[in-house]
Amino acid sequence: MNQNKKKFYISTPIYYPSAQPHLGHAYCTTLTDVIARGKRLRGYDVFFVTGLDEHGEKIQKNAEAKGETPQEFVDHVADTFLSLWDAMKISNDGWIRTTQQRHWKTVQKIFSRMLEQDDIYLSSYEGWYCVHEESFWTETQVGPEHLCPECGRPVEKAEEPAYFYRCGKHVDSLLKYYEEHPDFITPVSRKNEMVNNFIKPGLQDLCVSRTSFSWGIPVVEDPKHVVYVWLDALTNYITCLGYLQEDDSKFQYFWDDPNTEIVHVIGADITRFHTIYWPMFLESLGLREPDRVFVHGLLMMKGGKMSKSRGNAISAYPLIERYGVDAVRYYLVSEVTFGQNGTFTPEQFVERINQDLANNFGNLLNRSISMIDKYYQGEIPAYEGEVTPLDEDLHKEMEKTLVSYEALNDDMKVTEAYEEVMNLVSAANKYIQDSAPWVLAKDPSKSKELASCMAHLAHVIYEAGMLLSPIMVEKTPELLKQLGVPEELRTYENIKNFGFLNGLKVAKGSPLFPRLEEAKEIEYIASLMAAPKEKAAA
Ligand code: ME8
Repeated sequence: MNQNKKKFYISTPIYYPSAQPHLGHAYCTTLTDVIARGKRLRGYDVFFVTGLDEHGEKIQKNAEAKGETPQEFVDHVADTFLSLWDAMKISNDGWIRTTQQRHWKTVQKIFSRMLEQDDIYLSSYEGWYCVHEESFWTETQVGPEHLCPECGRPVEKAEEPAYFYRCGKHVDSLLKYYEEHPDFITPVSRKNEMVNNFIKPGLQDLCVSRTSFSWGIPVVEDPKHVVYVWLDALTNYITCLGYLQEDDSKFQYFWDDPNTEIVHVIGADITRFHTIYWPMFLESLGLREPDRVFVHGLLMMKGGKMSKSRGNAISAYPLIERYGVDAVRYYLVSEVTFGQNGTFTPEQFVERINQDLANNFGNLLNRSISMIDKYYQGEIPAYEGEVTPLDEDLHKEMEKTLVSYEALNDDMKVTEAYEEVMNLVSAANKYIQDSAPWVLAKDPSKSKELASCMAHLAHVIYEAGMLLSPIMVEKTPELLKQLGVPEELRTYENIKNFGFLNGLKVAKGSPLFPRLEEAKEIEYIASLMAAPKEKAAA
């Protein structure tokens, strides 16, 4: 921990381990990882956390169906999430599971404090109850026929004692916070939805305990109750830092510093919890609010949302195995604009790799390194300012890309940020076409122009490679090796240091992004999508 650095905290939602993770989970975690890596690249001190939301009736039932205890069940699924994060090269600093003792203890303390402050009170929960399933359902779940969505039997109105969180006293300060922090909920349409659909019609108090199932954190003051899921789940964002634990140094360093930028990345389905209840809980605890809740879009399949319960999810593994992790990461970042929905299709997957990576970036690298090899025996010629108007344009493009890359990333426009880098790569390919170094090479009076062209190409590859490194976790080191850059020179600052590559020796290697055979690969991916998958209980 370094007190002089700018600090950045970022989280994914904690996922329900109700079945195996799919590409939709990989999408959210990868985009968050790319942001975290991007900030580290730029010198920020980053804490990036992901984890699992392991309590609740659904997990208890899934475990029973498998003949396991809930703990055994979540332990197994947790391993599959960890393996996926490992395969996707996720660089999280924290890993939180709500069954961890550190989380339990803090949640119990938080509950007690809220009870003591009269933020929480005992009342009763009324809902539609299925005796057979021993479950409460909501009005929408039972439909007009009042049937249990699980077993189809008639349900009846029933009540159980429950604790509630008092929302009313926090509404004014919440609205004030929204007003004073226009970026708090991004995109802003989500804010209007929260205000108009939930806050203005009158916010109901939130149920924070249940007695009809036991898989949860017991309420110390009333142990037949377990803490109901959102108070348990949302607090993961601070328990992972050691809040109210013996060693809370990370909490103090990251959360408690008003200068730390705090961002939660979530899917639209859980916006209400993160933008209404979470700020209220934090206010109850006298803690600072996050700077931003970024609502991303969904990765869909042609048949609709990719989800465990629909059984239409595609796994990331066979894609990683066949195309490499960088291709999968690049596809996720580039194809599904962060903040919008996108549909996974084999055609687009293959096209992205071929167009952007093989044709555009791969081509720039191969052509440039071959030319440096051919014309200068592999030694990058000295960068001596801009010799031609084309050099000048490319130089400006390099500077402009860096500025907009940072601004777009800071604004969570991740897809657009990387699009800018790809535009720079396209500009560099065009620069080769326009400069025609093969013509310059034939004319000894143009040696200055040729040297400048090669020096510019080497630098543009360095810049693009560094800026893409939060996505290309495996290919960047290979690329920089081909460019001949020793590890100690691979810094972000050197992007602005034109000329630092002078005299380095390129080392031509195998193509980093080989072109895919379109028809064959589309067929292969389509066969993965058609394969039968495990279906989870909804
Ligand atoms: O809601 N495309 O967990 P969850 C993109 N435990 N992202 C997707 C996706 C898809 N098809 N499917 C899921 C929960 N996600 C709670 C969260 S947080 C304190 C508690 C991502 O397993 C998306 O980010 O249902 C969504 O919000 C999250 O997974 C929900 O995961």
